[in-house]
Amino acid sequence: MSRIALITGATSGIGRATAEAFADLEYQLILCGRRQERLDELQEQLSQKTAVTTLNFDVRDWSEVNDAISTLSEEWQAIDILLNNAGSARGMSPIQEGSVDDWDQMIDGNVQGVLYVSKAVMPGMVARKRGHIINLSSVAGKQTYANGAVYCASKAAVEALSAGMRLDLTQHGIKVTNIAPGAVETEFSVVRFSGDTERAAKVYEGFEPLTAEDIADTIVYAVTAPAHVTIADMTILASAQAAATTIYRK
Ligand code: 8X3
Repeated sequence: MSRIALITGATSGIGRATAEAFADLEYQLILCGRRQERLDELQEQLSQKTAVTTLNFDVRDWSEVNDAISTLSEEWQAIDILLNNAGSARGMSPIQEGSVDDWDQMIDGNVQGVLYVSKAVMPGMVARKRGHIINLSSVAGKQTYANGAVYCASKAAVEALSAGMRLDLTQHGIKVTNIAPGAVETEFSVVRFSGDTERAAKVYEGFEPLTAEDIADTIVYAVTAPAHVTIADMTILASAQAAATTIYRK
């Protein structure tokens, strides 16, 4: 069955891996991000398998989000799957030393971003009486850890939004899946540590972390489940990881 999927943060990490997996399923793709060259490059690659369009906007800006999504043709606006993947962690420090700019980036990107893009897509899903929203949370949304209060708070908000969306949208035939990954090696830690690749590499030292493709597999599992099955919530940890910050390293 051909479906239309909109992916935020599509140009890297879990977003990109899921775009590739969806292309293999021949889902039509709306790839969203802020780096146009990367969007163009991915569009060119995946167009060999499926129809692909791109949208360049910042999830933190409601008018940008709304304007971009309203430029889609009527056919492309019939979105079946929304993957709210865009988001980031910024910094890691005791809360009393946290940077307001980092806080704004996390709260605006991880929380408003999910809200704004969903706001632009949900009414159409309700009108069509079908749809599937997948929100990228984190194990950090379930377990608060030291030096990560604001990131953990932003992901706890995503957990609450997933549950709230499910309560409000189930009656309209819309599924909501919350995905909570543990340690996945992507650009995540490089961004968190402002480009400090050495510090980022240490996060994944001494054990085999998850890959973006591992998480894409779980998303494919959720979207290909039979119509009567909702995968409501999945936590995926690296095998050496017992909890958010309990990792057995060699
Ligand atoms: C990413 C997982 O444990 O680094 O959200 O916060 S963690």
